[in-house]
Amino acid sequence: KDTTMSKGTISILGLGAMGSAIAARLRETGYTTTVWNRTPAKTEPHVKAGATAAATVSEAVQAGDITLAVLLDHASIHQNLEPVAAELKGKILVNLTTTTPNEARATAAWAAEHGITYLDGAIMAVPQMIGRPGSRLLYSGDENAYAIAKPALETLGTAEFEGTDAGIAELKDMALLTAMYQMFGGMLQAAAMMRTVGVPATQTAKDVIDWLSAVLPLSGDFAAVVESGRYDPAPGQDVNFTRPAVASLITASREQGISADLLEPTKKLLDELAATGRGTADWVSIIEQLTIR
Ligand code: FVH
Repeated sequence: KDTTMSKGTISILGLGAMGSAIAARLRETGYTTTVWNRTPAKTEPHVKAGATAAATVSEAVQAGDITLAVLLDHASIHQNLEPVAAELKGKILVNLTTTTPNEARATAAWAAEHGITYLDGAIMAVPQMIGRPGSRLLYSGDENAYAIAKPALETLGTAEFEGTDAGIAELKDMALLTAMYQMFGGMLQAAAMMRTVGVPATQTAKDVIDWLSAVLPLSGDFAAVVESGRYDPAPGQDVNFTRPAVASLITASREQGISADLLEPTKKLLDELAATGRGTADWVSIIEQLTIR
């Protein structure tokens, strides 16, 4: 526990599960904290632990050298911060609320219009992980604000600055979450298939972990093919091989009475490649089909 004081005052807007964990961690590491929450009762445990409660957003942002906003969504950010733009002028606002990349860019533009120094943050952690190993937070926007806020931000987890485009941290967050949901969707598909013959999901989960751990490093090889842009002839498995393989997975699912809805999109992309004469191209060229034209 770091008890060094005089680290400055940080205001935290929003004391939901995440805002509370962040406020607690900052306090534990020696920061003076001012907290505000729409429902004031949630400030009570924080005040007991040494924080100051602000009665209004305006009071909170005036108290802090840095304001961390941990609200629900983009709308709640603007609803609460637009009325206090003048009080935030010249100060650092770090928005840790999950938004889309374009919403982050819109908030950055709004902040710039009002002379507010803006840093957007994306939290790759659940509240229990804050300040613990594995917690990772991505930031983008004003680089100087990042440099100033970094010592405080690093108490929350590994801090990574992604660039000056305020939307990049959210984009990376959403790209990684996309990969995660697709992967877990695959695990659930496998569990649904194996459950039809009495294999419990817990067993299939173990098998999936072993299998995915073995094949996941291939991501680097696939990425190298994508970066080279040389798909044909295929450095790996081509569309002519992969397309019937995925079709078999769909058939196998259906034979067991399991929907193939999660698999169909991949088959559709492979079908498009085959239909446009790219059967001998590497199957990873489906990435080129993903761009909406
Ligand atoms: N919890 C998690 O695991 C994830 C991890 C990744 C990042 N997310 C994002 O973090 C933001 C906050 O999430 P949270 O877990 O703290 O969410 P809640 O516990 O639901 O708390 C929401 C807080 O927002 C306040 N709030 C909601 N609407 C408004 C509004 N219109 N005006 C003012 N405040 C508002 C709410 O206040 P109250 O209900 O207590 O009065 C809470 O303080 C979020 O973007 C996640 O996506 C968390």
